[in-house]
Amino acid sequence: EEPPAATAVPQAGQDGLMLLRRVGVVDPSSLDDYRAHGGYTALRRAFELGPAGVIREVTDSGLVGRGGAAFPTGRKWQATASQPDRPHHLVCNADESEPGTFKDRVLMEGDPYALVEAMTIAGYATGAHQGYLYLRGEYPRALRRLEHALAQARARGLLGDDVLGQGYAFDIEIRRGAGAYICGEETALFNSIEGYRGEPRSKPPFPVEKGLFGKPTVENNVETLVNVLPILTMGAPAYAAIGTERSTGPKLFCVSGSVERPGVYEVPFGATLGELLGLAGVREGLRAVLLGGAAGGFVRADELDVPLTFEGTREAGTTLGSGVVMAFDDSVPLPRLLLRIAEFFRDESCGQCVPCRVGTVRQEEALHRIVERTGADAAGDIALLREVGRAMRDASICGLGQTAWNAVESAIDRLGAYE
Ligand code: L3W
Ligand code: SF4
Repeated sequence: EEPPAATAVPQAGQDGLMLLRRVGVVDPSSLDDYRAHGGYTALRRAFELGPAGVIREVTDSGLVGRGGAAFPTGRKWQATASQPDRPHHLVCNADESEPGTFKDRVLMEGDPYALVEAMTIAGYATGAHQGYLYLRGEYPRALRRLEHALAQARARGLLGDDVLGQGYAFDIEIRRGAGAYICGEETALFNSIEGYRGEPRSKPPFPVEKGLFGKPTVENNVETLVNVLPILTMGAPAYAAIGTERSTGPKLFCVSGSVERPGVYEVPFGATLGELLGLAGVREGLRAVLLGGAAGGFVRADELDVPLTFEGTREAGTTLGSGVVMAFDDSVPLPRLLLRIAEFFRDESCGQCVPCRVGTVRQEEALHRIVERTGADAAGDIALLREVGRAMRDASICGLGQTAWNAVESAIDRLGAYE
């Protein structure tokens, strides 16, 4: 039996939480408990506002996507809502697979009704009557809890032909992934749902215009959707006052590695990395922190004042990504860590385009040679890594290939990984 979600939430039950407020507090199987803790007030508010009013609130809140790319959610919703082509679809990307990421799992296991309510609001705002929840296949507990939540919501008129008696029809179907990281890429995910190989499509056209089954589609990450609940209950201005001007609201971080209390933490955007690590308790000998996961970059132990915002991490030469914060102390052999990351990308490349299919293999080979000849001159292989990395970044079709060299590059340039 897997550990319950609450064990991964050291802040559970604390005052002031917005996204994690019910996690570890409510009974995730109980719709009544969810309602007793504020559940379904946001959907009622949505019906008062009407679809255009909901989109206005989401736009004014400044909410941007939490899957890593930080695209403005209101713009995405508006772009889909205004498409004349029908039907519109809503997809929740719950294929959480970035190494070191587990925030969406905690939300889905600990507060499943919140996602069901948020998807209903997103569908209502954008004119969709069918939602798809694409769930990582390795999340059986989340699957059970979500299936139960969907059944309860249907039985109580919160999904179905006439949601809350408001004349709006909406339902949600869960589709399970089969273990491929690439299916978290939004268009590979469409292909997977449609029964094709999980290979990314070229963009444009963007999903807002031609997405699932070729129809206008909104695709959002779990955490992005769950943010819509406090936006509607507290109002856009109050929400936008949290965080910084360009990164508004609260953010979940998945803190792991060399810390005393690993888990999911909620802090407002703009908190520094040092403050976040302070909550988790840093262990002696911290050397570096990997931000943004395998597709992200390292910061050194003397750079912990970097603000945790999309713009702040970009300026610091790394990325916030989907909220991965992996702490490494000086007992971790960096070359082996980098080799492990390279193996991951080689394994997960879908093979559709040459720069990534071949580049991820060449990258792994070069890193392997460096590890095997420990202490010997690695300069030739590092030059090769830079060349291959540039080709992958410039010429790959999707984010996997474009970012497959990020962590290795930052380890070489910022940590002196092979010196
Ligand atoms: C309409 C336009 N829509 C862009 C939409 C686009 C997509 C979103 C972002 O993710 C991130 C990377 C890593 N009209 C539009 C438009 N859109 N222009 O905006 O698009 P894009 O292409 O910038 O990024 P992306 O390919 O969706 C790349 C992160 O993903 N990553 C790993 C993520 C892992 C997780 C997880 O495990 N939970 O999220 C790996 O690369 O941070 O920033 O919807 O359609 N003109
Ligand atoms: Fe597939 Fe890699 Fe090309 Fe993306 S970059 S389409 S994962 S081969």
